[in-house]
Amino acid sequence: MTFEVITIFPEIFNSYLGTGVLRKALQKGLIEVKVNNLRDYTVDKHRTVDDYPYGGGAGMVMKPEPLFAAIETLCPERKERRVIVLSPVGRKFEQEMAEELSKEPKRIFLLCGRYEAIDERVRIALVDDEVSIGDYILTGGELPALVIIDAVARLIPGVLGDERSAKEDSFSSGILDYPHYTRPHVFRDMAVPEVLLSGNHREISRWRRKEALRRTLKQRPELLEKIRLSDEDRTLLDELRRKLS
Ligand code: 4FV
Repeated sequence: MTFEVITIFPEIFNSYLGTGVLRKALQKGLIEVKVNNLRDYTVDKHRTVDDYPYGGGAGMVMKPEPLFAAIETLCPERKERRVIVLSPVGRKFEQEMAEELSKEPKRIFLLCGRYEAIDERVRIALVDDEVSIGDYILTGGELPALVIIDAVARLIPGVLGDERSAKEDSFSSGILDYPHYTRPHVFRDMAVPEVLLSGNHREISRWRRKEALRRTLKQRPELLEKIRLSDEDRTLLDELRRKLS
């Protein structure tokens, strides 16, 4: 799994990729992240990457030449690369796309925009996917790129200490995660639910499924429309809805 980041602020990536799970994954070679400085693909002495917008208006636009030069130099073979531009008008990034990208054999280029926008000809001739991490405007595409790298990397076998955790967390199961507890048994008069101390794994998993459904019913009911519910789920949901009514 290789990410090729294109940015004018490569230093942003050092600390985040140099920490924790991602640092170990890079050291173990489970993922590869190459951070490329777009200015290295400019030809003028001012290493210019932006210019005024045709038709006037506020802000600057990222020039096409450096972006084409960067991608065509780093990966001339179109079939070996998948170019993703991070932008607010893109397809919403969700766990499903993270799982899809975690199986991507091609080198994944992450174009980090800055300024007002990127010249449209980049989108027309170079970009395969346009991805947004949310309906808000950021100052740059670097954080979205890190979000994608993080969400995808943790799905790569061997990156997380215990494979189960990637399979069990929110959204991988299509619903929200169940409540988690650790020691102490009682904290500020709040005790850990007895069932979790029972050692009865059938009861524990039934409790966890019920609590995950309770939280989803309360906070993200629309998710319940998207998943296939087991008979047990329907029984648990009926119990929960009866209590709510
Ligand atoms: C963004 C988002 C985002 C827009 C102009 C960078 C900024 C600036 N990217 N999801 N939301 N990008 O706000 O992906 O160039």
